[in-house]
Amino acid sequence: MTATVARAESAPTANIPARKRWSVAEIEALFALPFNDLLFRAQQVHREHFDANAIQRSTLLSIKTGGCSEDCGYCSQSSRYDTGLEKESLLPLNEVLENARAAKAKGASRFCMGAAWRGPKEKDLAPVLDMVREVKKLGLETCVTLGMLKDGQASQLKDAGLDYYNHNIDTSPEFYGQIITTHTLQDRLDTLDKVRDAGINVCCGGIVGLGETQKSRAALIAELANMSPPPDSVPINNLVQVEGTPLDQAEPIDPFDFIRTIAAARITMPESYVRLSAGRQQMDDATQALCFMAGANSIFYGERLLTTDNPDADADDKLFARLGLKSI
Ligand code: SAM
Ligand code: DTB
Ligand code: SF4
Repeated sequence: MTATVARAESAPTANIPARKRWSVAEIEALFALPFNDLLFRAQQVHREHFDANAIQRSTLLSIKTGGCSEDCGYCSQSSRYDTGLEKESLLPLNEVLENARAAKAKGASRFCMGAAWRGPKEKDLAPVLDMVREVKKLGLETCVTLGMLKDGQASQLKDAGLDYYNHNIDTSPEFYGQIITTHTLQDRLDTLDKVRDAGINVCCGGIVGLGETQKSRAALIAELANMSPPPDSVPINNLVQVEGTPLDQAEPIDPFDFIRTIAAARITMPESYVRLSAGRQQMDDATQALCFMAGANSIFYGERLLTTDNPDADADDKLFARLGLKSI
């Protein structure tokens, strides 16, 4: 009897058309479009799904800085590279809440707490759960990025009131092993499954400017877009070069190719928030405006990312005013 009811309830899903799978070649074909045509298409998709003039703002805080065991070639916080960064212990709750209150007062809608861990140990997780509970009580959406999760940790985070978990796949499957060797892309996908299964929104994107090819960028976007479902939030980071890391001297991406990457993310993930993430401090206003035109509708807001600088909130407020952008 129960089985019959279950079948009847699940029947309508059979009528929902399967989501399109994107091939790498199709995304390369988007990149090959004339720039104006690509942006026009991205704007059309953007306007079908979102208010084209509204941007979501998240403020970041590094709650545990440096000393990470992993070897991600772009990262200031890996213990394998001498970047001059002091290893710190987990911030106390009151300091986190002070920062969260300030972020809310400035107008952020979400507060993202990042820890330089391969993943949290059980003793690490308990204080983070308190942070999530207390930040949530301030009326902010909560996000954490803590590395790989073990079984059961995602549901503890969910129970504490976590709205988003950030865990990037960073680069294409083919390029992954040249950037990171201490964990695999599959490890990351496993954590993303745990996050989704626990009912937490997925924030997952990548970095460009690592010296990757256009094909590799297309493969990164395909990997994200073909997730089932695609991430709710897709941060696209432009490498912030950090002295002492292996990628300090990587060939920077042409700004137009960065904008093309944003446009491809928008077209292939029409319902996701696409976040113009790290790298805005090094970007001029016109490039940022074109990213918004290409469909970016979220930013990190506030003068610090995790360990590097971001435009200060007043500068962003002025940019928003000049572009007629409002906040979500
Ligand atoms: N340890 C956790 C992890 O790896 O998921 C959380 C923190 S980690 C710093 C979060 C993300 O920030 C990375 O996955 C990467 O995409 C981005 N990131 C790190 N260093 C960066 C840099 N120098 N420039 C741009 N993005 C960077
Ligand atoms: C994401 O995709 N970018 C943010 C956030 N998620 C955690 C981190 C950017 C870090 C940039 C380098 C730094 O400040 O250390
Ligand atoms: Fe550690 Fe995350 Fe940095 Fe990799 S990106 S070294 S996992 S903090």
